[in-house]
Amino acid sequence: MLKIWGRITSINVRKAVWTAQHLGLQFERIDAGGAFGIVKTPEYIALNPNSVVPTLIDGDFVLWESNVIVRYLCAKHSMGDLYPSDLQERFDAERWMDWQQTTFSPSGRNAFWELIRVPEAQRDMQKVEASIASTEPLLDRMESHLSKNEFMACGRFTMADIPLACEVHRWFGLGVSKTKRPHLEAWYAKILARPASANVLTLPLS
Ligand SMILES: N[C@@H](CCC(=O)N[C@@H](CS)C(=O)NCC(=O)O)C(=O)O
Repeated sequence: MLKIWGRITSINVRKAVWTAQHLGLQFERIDAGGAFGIVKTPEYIALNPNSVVPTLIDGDFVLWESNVIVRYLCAKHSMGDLYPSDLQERFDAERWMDWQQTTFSPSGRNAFWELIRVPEAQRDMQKVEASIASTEPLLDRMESHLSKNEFMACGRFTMADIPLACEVHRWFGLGVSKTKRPHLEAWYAKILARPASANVLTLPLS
């Protein structure tokens, strides 16, 4: 059976679990990372030399990097649908996945970390403010895009929506956005309503 190593409190694990649930795959998730440890053991490092979660195991094949895991599962089980087979459609989706990983994630990370993981007395609110200031324009970019498109790419639900939905779950969970963004909220509500969100995007941040 497919195995996903990683605690569900990790945004990157949530991407893999959401995808597997959406595709109706049988899988086992094994807690690792954070308080669960394991990621620094020689056995885990042999699977994932980065000592991070998630790691996917599909038979003899071991894969790390969350967005690549999403791509792999979609390519294997949803070719031509979640994973577009048309080259330009595929790269339309790819760009938003890379944007999540290289632009949104580093921007929003400090606000999440300080507000959720650091005890209040030790919080660096300057880091929080800087993270909010750099992330709000990214949400505006999504709002503008979603005011003209129902989904992030290809005019339909694809793999591109999954990492960004996990990112928006994390951002909305912080409760720091004061701006109303109706198109972004409607897009997120549609994804949240899907059965695959159960015990993934329905969980509070921790
Ligand atoms: N680029 C990697 C980043 C993975 C990553 O940084 N994972 C974090 C959790 S979100 C982690 O494993 N941190 C160490 C830990 O949980 O012990 C990916 O997308 O898979």
